[in-house]
Amino acid sequence: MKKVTLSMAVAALAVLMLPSCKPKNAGTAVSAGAAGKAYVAPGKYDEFYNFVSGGFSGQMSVYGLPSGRLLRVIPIFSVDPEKGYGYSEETKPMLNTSHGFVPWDDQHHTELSQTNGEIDGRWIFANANNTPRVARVDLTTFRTAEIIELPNSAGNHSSPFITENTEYVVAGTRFSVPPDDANGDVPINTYKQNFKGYISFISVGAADGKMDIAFQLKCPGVNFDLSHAGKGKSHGWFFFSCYNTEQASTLLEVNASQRDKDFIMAVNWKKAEEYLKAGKGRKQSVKYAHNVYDEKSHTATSEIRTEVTVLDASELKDICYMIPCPKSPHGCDVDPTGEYIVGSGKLAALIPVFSFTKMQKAIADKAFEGDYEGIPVIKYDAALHGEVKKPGLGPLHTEFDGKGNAYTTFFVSSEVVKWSIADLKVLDRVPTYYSVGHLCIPGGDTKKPNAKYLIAYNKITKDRYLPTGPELSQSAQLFDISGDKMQLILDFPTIGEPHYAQAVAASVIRDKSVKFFKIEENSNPYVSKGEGTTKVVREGNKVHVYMTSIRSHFSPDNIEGIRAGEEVYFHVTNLEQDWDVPHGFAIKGADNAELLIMPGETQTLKWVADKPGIYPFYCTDFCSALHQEMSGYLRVSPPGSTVPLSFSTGKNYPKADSTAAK
Ligand code: K7E
Ligand code: CUA
Repeated sequence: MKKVTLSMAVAALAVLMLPSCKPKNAGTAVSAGAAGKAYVAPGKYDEFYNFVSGGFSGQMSVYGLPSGRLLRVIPIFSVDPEKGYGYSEETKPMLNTSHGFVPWDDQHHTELSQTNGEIDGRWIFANANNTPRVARVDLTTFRTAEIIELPNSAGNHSSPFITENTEYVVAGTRFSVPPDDANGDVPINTYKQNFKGYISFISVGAADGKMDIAFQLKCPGVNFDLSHAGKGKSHGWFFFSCYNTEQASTLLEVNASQRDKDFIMAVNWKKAEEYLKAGKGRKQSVKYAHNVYDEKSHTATSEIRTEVTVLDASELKDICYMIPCPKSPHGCDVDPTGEYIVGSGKLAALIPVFSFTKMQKAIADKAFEGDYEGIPVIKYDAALHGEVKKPGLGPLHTEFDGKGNAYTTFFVSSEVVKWSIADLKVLDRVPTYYSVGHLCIPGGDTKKPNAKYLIAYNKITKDRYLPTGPELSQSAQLFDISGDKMQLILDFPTIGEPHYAQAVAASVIRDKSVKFFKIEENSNPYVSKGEGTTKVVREGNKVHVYMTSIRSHFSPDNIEGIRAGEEVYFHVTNLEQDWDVPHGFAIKGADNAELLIMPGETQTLKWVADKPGIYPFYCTDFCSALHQEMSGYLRVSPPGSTVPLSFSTGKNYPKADSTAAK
């Protein structure tokens, strides 16, 4: 053991000496004793929840920290057969859009709701990057409660960042496109004339979290990348990084990297609210879906909305200002005081830090160097606090510890660099394995960071885990940052590709968790609140099965008289009233998923009887010692059959001859 410790220490030293190289055997880069810091004994709870975006999985996953244990995968934008999400009749409307049912998306950023600039543990928001949407997840159930689509947008990347009291969630379009009410059938090379960049301000109901597009800002055609709200002294402002200010539409890797500086766009949203009140908005006709899940009926509804109010940023001169920012900025991060705005130019060899106070002065003094498509451009030096010189290669994202320090990820040089905001000096750097994208400190983008840990979310895994064929999972790395130096203490694989993630003390969320749904409050139109009300009803070509599940049987568990070609709807109510007793439901031949029904809930599976025969169904969740007995049979007869529709459970089981095949 001692020998291993020594060799580990030597290897760690070697790594420290080569901060920007990828060590050959990175496996030994964890220093001795570090693992103990990530150890959470069996049966003990973790200290933090870590909500991690799932990238191309379309989901969000929840880990415990410091253990790195996977606690849950929350389906948001992609169907999840494990939970029946997007497969049950009740959840299908959640994935409705103006393009119809969309079963997948690309989920990049998470944002926990805040009160007074601190995480309040009520909701977490998520963006869909491909078919532009924002979702709200309820943290009492860890389920998606609402999804709103965004008109005039394409590639909702700069999202879902929020203001300090969750007044607004924003969504800046990654791809500028012709507005939805314009003729979009235009040559692509007319980008400069026809393509516009829209930013949506989604209001959030203070009590219930309900989202609504309060207004959109029509901006020049560029790519909006990331954003963060002002806080404290800069509350009332929002900052968005922009690239492709060249307005290229082809070979962006070259053509969108021409200008020395792109922009961070500062938006005075309080001013925008004034213009909105003064009636300066234009009503634009659009089409977007708004989907809400109701936890009383356990059912989602989807509504298509047709109007949005647009404020034109180049006409209303004092809403937006451009701040030049070196070389294709990506991350746009605001420190806990709200004074400093950090831009991370992907191709820049420095990190510019802007001062809110100086920016305000520059606006008052009209220290502009001109305008960009009607938006005033502030002089770089007039807004600049200073630059971090030679911090690393390829800066992407920054989080804060609330003690005056910032931590920035460097994709190209694979490292996290800690630097001081006041004097812009580099204080520490640690290698990541490999090519880090986002990072997270609990509360690291709020007014009150809880800076015990830092997690790096890496794009490349290579030799960190046992090989699993050509595809390797992405990897997160946990660092202890309680001391002056960052210390690596754990690697853990992630689900999908992690982009932004957030963490919060478990105590903020833990005790609000719903344990089961009250059956007496279940208002699903197809609920059966006891076995006595279970039934099978034919309505034209549809058959509705009102079914219950309780340890360890279904009612009914024998169903006859179904005709081939009929649509059968199994409305299954889980009668249990106890924590952690779901029942599942699956039937042979279903071109659908299972249902996984929580106690007190009703969920519906649609199934089409394709040909005559006997179809077993069963519970998929091992719920009791007699779980394997939790099953039933459904008999399908040919079309036009005279076998009467019947159903039974146990004692009202029909006599053998009464239902003999004809
Ligand atoms: Cu840097 Cu989509 Cu936030 Cu990923 S983005 S890393
Ligand atoms: Cu119910 Cu297994």
